Amino acid sequence: MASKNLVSKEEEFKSEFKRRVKDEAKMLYRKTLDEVSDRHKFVCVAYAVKDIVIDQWIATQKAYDKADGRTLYYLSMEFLMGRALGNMIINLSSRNEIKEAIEELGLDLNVIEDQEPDAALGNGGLGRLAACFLDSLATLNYPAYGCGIRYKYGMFQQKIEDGFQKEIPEDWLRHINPLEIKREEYACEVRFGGHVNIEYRDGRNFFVQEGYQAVMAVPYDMPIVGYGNNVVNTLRIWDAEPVVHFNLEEFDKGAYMAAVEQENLAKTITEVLYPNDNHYAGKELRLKQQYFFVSASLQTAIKKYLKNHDDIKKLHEKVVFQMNDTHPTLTVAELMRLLMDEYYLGWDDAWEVTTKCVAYTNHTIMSEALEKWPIELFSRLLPRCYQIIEEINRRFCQEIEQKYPGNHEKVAKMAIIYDGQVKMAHLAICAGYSVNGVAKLHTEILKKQELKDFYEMMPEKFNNKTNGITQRRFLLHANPLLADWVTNKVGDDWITDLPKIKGIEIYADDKKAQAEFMNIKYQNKLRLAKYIKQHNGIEVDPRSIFDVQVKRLHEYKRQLLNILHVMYLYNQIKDHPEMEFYPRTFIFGAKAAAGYKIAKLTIKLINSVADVINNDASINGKIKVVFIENYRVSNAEIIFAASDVSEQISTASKEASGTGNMKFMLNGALTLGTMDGANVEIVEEVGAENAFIFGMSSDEVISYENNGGYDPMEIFNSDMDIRRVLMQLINGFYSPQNPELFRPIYNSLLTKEETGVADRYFILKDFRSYAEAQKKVEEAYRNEEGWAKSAILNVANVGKFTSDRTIEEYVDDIWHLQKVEVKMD
Ligand code: NTF
Repeated sequence: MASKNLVSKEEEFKSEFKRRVKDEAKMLYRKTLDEVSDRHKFVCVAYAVKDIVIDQWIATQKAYDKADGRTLYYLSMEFLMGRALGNMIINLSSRNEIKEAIEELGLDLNVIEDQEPDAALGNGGLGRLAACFLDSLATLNYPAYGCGIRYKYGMFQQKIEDGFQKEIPEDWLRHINPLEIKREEYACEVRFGGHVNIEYRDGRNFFVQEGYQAVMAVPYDMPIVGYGNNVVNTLRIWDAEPVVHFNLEEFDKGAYMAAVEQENLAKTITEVLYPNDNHYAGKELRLKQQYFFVSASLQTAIKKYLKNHDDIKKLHEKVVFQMNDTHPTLTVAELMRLLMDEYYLGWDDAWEVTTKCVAYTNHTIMSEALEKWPIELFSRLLPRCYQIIEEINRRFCQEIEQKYPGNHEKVAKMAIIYDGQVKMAHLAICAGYSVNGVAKLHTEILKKQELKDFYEMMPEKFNNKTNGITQRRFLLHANPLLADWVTNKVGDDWITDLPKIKGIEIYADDKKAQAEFMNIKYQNKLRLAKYIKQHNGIEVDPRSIFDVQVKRLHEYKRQLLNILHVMYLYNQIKDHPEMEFYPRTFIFGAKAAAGYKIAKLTIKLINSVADVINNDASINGKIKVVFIENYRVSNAEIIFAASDVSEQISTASKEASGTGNMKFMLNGALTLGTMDGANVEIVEEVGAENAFIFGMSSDEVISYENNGGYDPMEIFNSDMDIRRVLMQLINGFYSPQNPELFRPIYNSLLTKEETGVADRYFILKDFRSYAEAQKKVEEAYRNEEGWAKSAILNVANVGKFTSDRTIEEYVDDIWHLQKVEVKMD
């Protein structure tokens, strides 16, 4: 009887869902479902799914209000969400019924999912980490908001034309976005510029900003569905709209121009994501964006708190702001301003609250990524915040003085304002109650090198939180074949408890399991080969080794090392056609920042090398080189699943953590990498015998750097193979029409012309060691059983790298949140 009830309940759910989808087609498009386009079908299905989500969303917010625990506000300029629909469906408890209903409607879920544009509101690792964190927070029942910017144009679309990158604006909102809700009721004003007046009343000074320009910040909420727990959290992203409250009579007084300026400000502020990864451009508009979303997020967080509490001095008991890198560091000044100017706390009380509410994550040691703003620009744009930072700085310098009397060098090095600049990292560390790095090695480098002075003065603030990734998107959704295989072997606990995946370890030596595993990899390689054929027109051999480097293009990530090695291999094969060589497909995917010349030239080089090698019939397809256009979250899911070799070859010490490395591991690719970032911990988990490690250590790199670099000319002079490859950069071998084309790359390796340092990223220095490691990869792959074993062991030992673990560590050490259960009728 009970089971019959259950069945009929499921049937009821499905028919209700199907009815909804059809109704949407009717209401939105005046058509029947089979008459509308695929994209419209996506919209109809998305609305039907949203209908289920909304009930849980409401229930979640009610449960949170009732529990009255602490809420996390994860402040980030970037959330690289990718597509939402497919992920939402797999996370919902009713996933099976929804999938069946969609099938019964005669729709293909894959085709539907493909209609959704990626929400590309981020550059790379930092933004994708924020997205994984939101998934984990919801899955782990923690009250949390993501707070960010609703860029009209997200990360640009990359087109490859004649081998060169072209940037096309990514107009992701051109069509309706069914998965968001505009929340006009939470709109608030954000003010820029003008000057600060002091008014004396009631026995104290009040600071009022006058002559400012204002915009309305208007939030859009996107649901973040937890896995099977009824929790729906919120990603709140802010759009800017003009404040229209000028009256016509004042036009002649110049108010008209002011009004037009305000309108322009609103239009430009959320227009576009800055496409720089690990690089700070220092643009005024960027600072405006930062203040804009920080101020709006803080204003609403405080208002929400005061709805149910009356003592603003206890804000920290219910609220924590995590600053994702220094980009939202204005949180410190803006919170002080709101507490003092709007809620009338004195300095000491405001400081006490602020320093208990804010925490900071550092994501890079790359000096060109450090944010520092000229005080001229800063004080003009944010006069009151600047005043406050001056006072914070004055007090901080006093403290340094006290701790290190007479040590002026310390003050000079640690001050927040110095040399005419506001140093955002210094402000974040001074005010934050926690400072964390994103992998063990990275945190150690912060403590011993980059932030040494700060660590010495306040060691208690420093801690490590090794990054993680969500297995829900990057295995369950991205690789259903492997996900099912794992579930068949060890049950499905791994979906919310990744260390359980360790259970597959006992199959590492099992011949049958190895064959199944390798067959799944093969199926996924077929899927990627099909994608490559469709998008690149290149035929690749799914039996070849898929050797993959996908990530942002940056010199420190050393895509150049990879492609120079391909050039070297090609020379070898041409010289020794009889040489044994296991067929290899080198796959690249990378966007270069629009203004990053040498990075863009590296893309051209990869494509030029691909052209020559792929069209040389004499090598019998032993090497293929593929550059996948427009690498992004949605095609990444296909790529990881199909990879054999994971290239993680950054110059040691430069990659703070990396997270792609973890996604490859989760999908059974073997790491070929340096001892950098989280690679170190990956090797710790899986064992050095199941990875290919090469190159200098971070200590060696740092000690060379402290001594002004090394001399690449010695290598150029003594290593004929390397010299030959480098000469091919400038003799037209890969660019017959323009032999000078790649000269800047050649120069960057051998002269100080480009950056003041020759081969700043030690590419030639690590080349031989890399080539050796690559040889070992080939040998290992020839032994199919051995390879399968290593691949299975990679998956089995990936448990540590779930973002669920990372989030639990943040909760235990920094955020102190309480889990909230959400029950549905
Ligand atoms: C990036 N940092 C690092 O370069 C990656 O190694 C790391 O995995 C991610 O952060 C996430 O922690 C940045 O993008 C930034 F902004 F700090 F430069």
